[in-house]
Amino acid sequence: MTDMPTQAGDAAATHPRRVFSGVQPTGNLHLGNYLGAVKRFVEMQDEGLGETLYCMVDLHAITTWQDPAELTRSIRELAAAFMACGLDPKKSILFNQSQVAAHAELGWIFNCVARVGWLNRMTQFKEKAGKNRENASVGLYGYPVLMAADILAYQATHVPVGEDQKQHLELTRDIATKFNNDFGCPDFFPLPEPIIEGAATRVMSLRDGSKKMSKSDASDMSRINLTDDSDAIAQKIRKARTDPDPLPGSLEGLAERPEARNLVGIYAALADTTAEAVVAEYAGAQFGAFKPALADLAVEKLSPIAGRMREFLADPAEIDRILGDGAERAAAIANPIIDATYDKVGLLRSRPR
Ligand code: AQP
Repeated sequence: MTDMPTQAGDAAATHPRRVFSGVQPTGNLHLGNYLGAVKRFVEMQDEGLGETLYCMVDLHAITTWQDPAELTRSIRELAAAFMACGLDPKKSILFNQSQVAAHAELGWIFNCVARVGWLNRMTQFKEKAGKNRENASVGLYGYPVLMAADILAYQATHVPVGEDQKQHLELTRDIATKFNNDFGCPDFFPLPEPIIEGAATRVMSLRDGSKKMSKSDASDMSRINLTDDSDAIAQKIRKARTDPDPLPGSLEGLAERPEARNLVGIYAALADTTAEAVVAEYAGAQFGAFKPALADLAVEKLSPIAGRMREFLADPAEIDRILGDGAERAAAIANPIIDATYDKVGLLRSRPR
């Protein structure tokens, strides 16, 4: 057994392309989740280059206290948001994590593969646990291990995520490498590629350019929720913190201006263009002119999503049916991989599911 991961060559080349990603059902999706992750999920689904699996990671959600009734509602809301953003249950497998036992089964095995020292380096745990670390749940500490199991239960090769998940993806690759080494099966688990692409891989708070936009920020003015109406979107953009200078003529001019850079990145991602192109178009413009243009664009792109979400939410039984069907299809992929994993570890396979 080795204690340190030895990164082998990229095993993704040895596995068929399969895309996996997840979002926590912990409240409304915001613009950061959309531009950093879900928009890319839809693009990867529509590229049609391989299977795409998108998961509501409710087991991750309960690493911090969730009101049970609220959690159930949030799972359905997230499923509705996924579909309203363009995920199609006929093209992708949409499902809820706790309904597929493979995640928890592989999660435990990986708890026994990952090293405490690796987890101690995870910055998200430090941020989320804050000063009250001793009182954080064991689940919150082990979150990145379960995330590795989410991905590797499907031998997924590509994982679209926001920039904040980069370190967790590195840990996933370390766990895959160590498992493959420890059990003498060099290419069993692939080393998945993080897909961190687009003009807004790290959307920042509208109130503080040094903090990422987040569901758990106490200020609702810090984020744009996908359920916000046109007035709320326009008001939040109008009140977004900025500096007094006009927009510069090149990207270098944004280097020391985090709030301005954030709004330019949001505009670029919503318009499907680059930050360079936005800066070229608005060079010299004051925020008094840029913010209304951004608000119009955000309303144009986001309000149809909110409308579609309401339509999906009107039929919760249909959402449950879609999630049940997704869970069956996900389990059909994961179960043989878990069986093979049990074999490699020396556990007995025949067990009720
Ligand atoms: N601000 C962001 N910019 C770009 N991408 C982001 N993501 C989250 N925030 C941003 C990406 O969204 C996906 C799903 O995130 P999640 O809900 O699973 O977890 P999270 O990162 O914990 O989301 P929040 O909003 O920050 O929730 P709280 O406040 O509860 O911690 C991931 O791919 C993530 O990178």
